Amino acid sequence: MQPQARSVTLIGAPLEEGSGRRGAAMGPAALRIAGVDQTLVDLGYDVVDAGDVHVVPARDLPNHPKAHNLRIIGAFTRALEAGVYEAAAAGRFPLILGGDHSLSMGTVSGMARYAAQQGRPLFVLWLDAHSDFNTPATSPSGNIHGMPVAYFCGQAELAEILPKERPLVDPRNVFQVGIRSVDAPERELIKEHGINVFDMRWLDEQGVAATMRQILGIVSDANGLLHVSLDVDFLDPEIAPGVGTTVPGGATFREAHLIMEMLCDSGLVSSLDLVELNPFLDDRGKSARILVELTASLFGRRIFDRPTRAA
Ligand code: Z70
Ligand code: MN
Ligand code: MN
Ligand code: MN
Repeated sequence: MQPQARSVTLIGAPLEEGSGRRGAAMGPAALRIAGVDQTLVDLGYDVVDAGDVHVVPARDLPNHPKAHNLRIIGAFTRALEAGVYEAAAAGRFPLILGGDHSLSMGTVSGMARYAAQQGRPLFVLWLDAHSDFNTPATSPSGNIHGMPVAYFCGQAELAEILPKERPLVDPRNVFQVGIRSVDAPERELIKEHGINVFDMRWLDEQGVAATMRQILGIVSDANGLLHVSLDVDFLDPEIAPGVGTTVPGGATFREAHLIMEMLCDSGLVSSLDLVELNPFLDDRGKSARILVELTASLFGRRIFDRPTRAA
């Protein structure tokens, strides 16, 4: 099986203000140079590149002392929520080229609106070294890219960016894989809200295949939609150095590919974020290229078809 939609809308989100450093705004350009568009065309998809989102800071939002750059991030959140929703409602697969991880406040919220309208639950697969479940009160940095999961689960109060009645994601529908850097108060919030965390120790002991079978079984049984959010730092810094916050002990090339192949086979994936690529820190395009390769696997590139096995 393939991801459900045969047509893909690329949406560039040159956002770096959530990360506390510069460079991630160049991410969409690097992913285009690495050939994300042509890769999907070669796999038989109808691809429309909607270009980059451009916004001005939202002046109705406050300058929040513990959530830096809220006005620009809020404006991106609104634009991405609308753009992702519209693409999904048109039967297309939204593929977001980031940009730092704060962009997922918008993309996941847009998919949550679409899923609610379809009467289906939204699940989120968060492939990341970090849980990104801080709130302004718990954040050690004030950087909003450490808060998006708490935001779309309704736990991070960040003024009224989206309407109060926006659909939220049930924290029990969030699966975090590859986690190896969590702040102490953030850990308490994660436990309290029932986020499903498959940390690096879990992956080492159980392996990615069993983990993915478990997750995909739950999504499939619930007839859910699955949004995938891939942070470059999910990967080991040896293979993907182009990211602001490298954390040792990340996923290998083979583990990441297997996850993408199993996601493809499930046919459950509705939407994808590629985030935190910082081309300024990359090594000759290496990280951009691996993201495009992983995307190809998610969209059906494979070495051989799987042998069909009897029951
Ligand atoms: C830390 C914080 C983070 C990504 C770093 C780091 C969060 N927990 N997220 N890089 N993608 O500041 O909240
Ligand atoms: Mn950072
Ligand atoms: Mn992240
Ligand atoms: Mn991260």
